[in-house]
Amino acid sequence: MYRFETGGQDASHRANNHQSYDEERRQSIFIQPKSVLESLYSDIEGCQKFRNFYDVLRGGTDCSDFQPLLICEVALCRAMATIALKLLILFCAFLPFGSLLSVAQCIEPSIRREWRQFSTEEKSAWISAVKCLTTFPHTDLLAPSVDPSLSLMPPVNTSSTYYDDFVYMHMDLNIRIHSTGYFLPFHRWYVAVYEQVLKEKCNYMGVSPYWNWSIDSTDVFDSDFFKDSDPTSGLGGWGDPSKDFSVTDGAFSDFMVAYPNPHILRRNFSVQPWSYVGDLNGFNTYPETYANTTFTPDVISAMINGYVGDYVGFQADFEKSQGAHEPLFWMHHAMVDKVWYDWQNANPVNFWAFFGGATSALQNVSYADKYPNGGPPFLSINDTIPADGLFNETMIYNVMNTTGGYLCYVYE
Ligand SMILES: [Cu+2]
Repeated sequence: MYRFETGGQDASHRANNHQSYDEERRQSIFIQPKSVLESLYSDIEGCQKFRNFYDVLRGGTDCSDFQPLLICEVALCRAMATIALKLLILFCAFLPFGSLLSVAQCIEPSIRREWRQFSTEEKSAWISAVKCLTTFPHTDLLAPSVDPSLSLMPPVNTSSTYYDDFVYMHMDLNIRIHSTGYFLPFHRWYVAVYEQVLKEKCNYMGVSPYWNWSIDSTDVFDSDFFKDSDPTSGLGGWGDPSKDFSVTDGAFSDFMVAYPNPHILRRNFSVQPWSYVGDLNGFNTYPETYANTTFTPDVISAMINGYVGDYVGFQADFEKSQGAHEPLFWMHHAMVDKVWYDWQNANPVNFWAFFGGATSALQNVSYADKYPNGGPPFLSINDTIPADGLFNETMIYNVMNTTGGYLCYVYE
């Protein structure tokens, strides 16, 4: 079954329920970069040497005295007695950034484009690479981290494919990466890694497409997006109800997926997806919501230009559910990422704004209103995004900036 992964809870409803920790969020936004600096600093051997040197100059105080200097400008000013010292400290402070930049620089960011802007050849190349991933076998690197009683996942199917591993990992991590602070960073990283895998394993030369579903919101049923039945470049249409919603046209009409049992890709779209799945034990407060009214171009524009500095409110307006079997999932999440990217760039206060918890409302339904993007323990951008062993884990910090070097792309 496929349904839109995005949700559409009413923003004013959200706002009324979160004033209790608004102040905490506001404060956290500006604290994070300093803590990152601190951790970077402590990792650099050169700085350790400088600490010792500085200690000598100061007359032998211990290293802990230096730590506040880096993270507190007031102390920094007080302590830097000479210009020479200032220069040395400046040099030291830039070491961590220098080392990051030397690892990777983003000189020519790739430009992600909307699927309908792709040429027929580009569409075929992306689809071919996606299908190519299913020719690689399951990897034993995949190590589920969530208790099956919580993930509700069957055991890993060792006869499945590498593509299925990506699907499994996302579903296994469901309660860790949805309705938590990991939501936007995880999916940004997930899509970026997926693109990299397409390149490395399947020689894909293009960029990640995104699917701007807000274009289709006016008439989802009749959208041209689902009318390309070309066997190599078409995404195909909606599933056939008489065949258990299997996709019967386009390039994915023979696309086999493994979970929960092997089957041909199915698409069962509904404009009232939450009505279809029920109220999710109280988690879904608006089961009658029409999906095509939640993310119209006007709503997206309001999201991007609203929620200034309010990461939680922004994310809360976005989220629900899952469905990575579907190749459309990747371009859907690229679109979610694009909206985050646009919001980050709509106001400087938004760019590094981050706040969220590690405990999902999917685990604790009472959190749904109070902590829409996760309850305590709260995350910082130093925290590591989980990946179930499938690929290297990385800090949230590394994926906040899509042109920071660790990532290197923009949206058109
Ligand atoms: Cu997801």
